[in-house]
Amino acid sequence: MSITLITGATSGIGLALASKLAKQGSELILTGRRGERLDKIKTELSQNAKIHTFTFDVSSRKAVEKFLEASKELLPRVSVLVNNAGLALGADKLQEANIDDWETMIDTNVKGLLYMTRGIVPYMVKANNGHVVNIGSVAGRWVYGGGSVYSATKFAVRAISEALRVDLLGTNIRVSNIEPGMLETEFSLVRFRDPARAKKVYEGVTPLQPEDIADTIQWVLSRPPHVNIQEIVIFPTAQAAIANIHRRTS
Ligand code: NDP
Ligand code: 8X3
Repeated sequence: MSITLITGATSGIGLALASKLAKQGSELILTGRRGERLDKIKTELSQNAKIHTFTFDVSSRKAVEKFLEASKELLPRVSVLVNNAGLALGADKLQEANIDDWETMIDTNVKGLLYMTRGIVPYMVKANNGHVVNIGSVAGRWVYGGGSVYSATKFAVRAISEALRVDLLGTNIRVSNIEPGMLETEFSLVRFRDPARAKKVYEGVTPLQPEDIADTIQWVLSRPPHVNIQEIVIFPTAQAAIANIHRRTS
């Protein structure tokens, strides 16, 4: 049986997708840094599906290498890699922003995604079968004030997705880049480290929910083998462009 590997499955999009696929009986490898959450999720989802969990930080090359070694019996069966683990930190102007935050975003969103892809895709090439789904962002297509480095990481995700398609041309491996707009998860809490500020992001708006993106990914995965959905931009109806948001006043 083939396996779907989802990075960042402890909350948000990753968890919603894991729950959806587990209900259908898919075998899953779920990863994240918060081991206790992974244990709990494993217990919950194991009712219907075989779940493997691995606790590690995708931004650490050594940790990814350790994971690849520890899971090497499973990896030949991985047919779907969802590179979802990622984050934004801060929303300050570039000239005022925290450089440590930049390092973390670049190391996680770009280098972490690359380490995982480099580790898993060779197995897919060997099997001549597979699908890499990268979670980009509307911030990978358009910029906004205070989002320069986060945007840069998601522009990189788009570049990597497109270039990987070229590198894999002639194989049966597909690559898709999913680019959500405003989406209510732990993302803003992580970004602002302040629950009140995080809540404000979604004030007066009906944002996307992680299940909306999980539905989309499931649709992308279920296209026939000759169809590669390259890229999907998904905004909530109340967001017409990255910084053009309609907020209800009452
Ligand atoms: P959440 O914060 O809810 O989920 C992020 C997930 O990534 C968590 O499971 C977290 O797990 C994991 N993660 C973060 N850093 C690392 C790391 N270094 N190593 C391993 N796992 C990590 O946010 P979302 O579900 O919203 O985010 C998922 C993806 O969607 C991200 O790539 C984000 O950039 C993208 N996105 C989000 C949007 C939004 O508005 N929410 C819009 C567009 C794209 P743990 O903390 O346990 O490690
Ligand atoms: C998250 C969307 O607009 O907060 O990727 O950057 S945004």
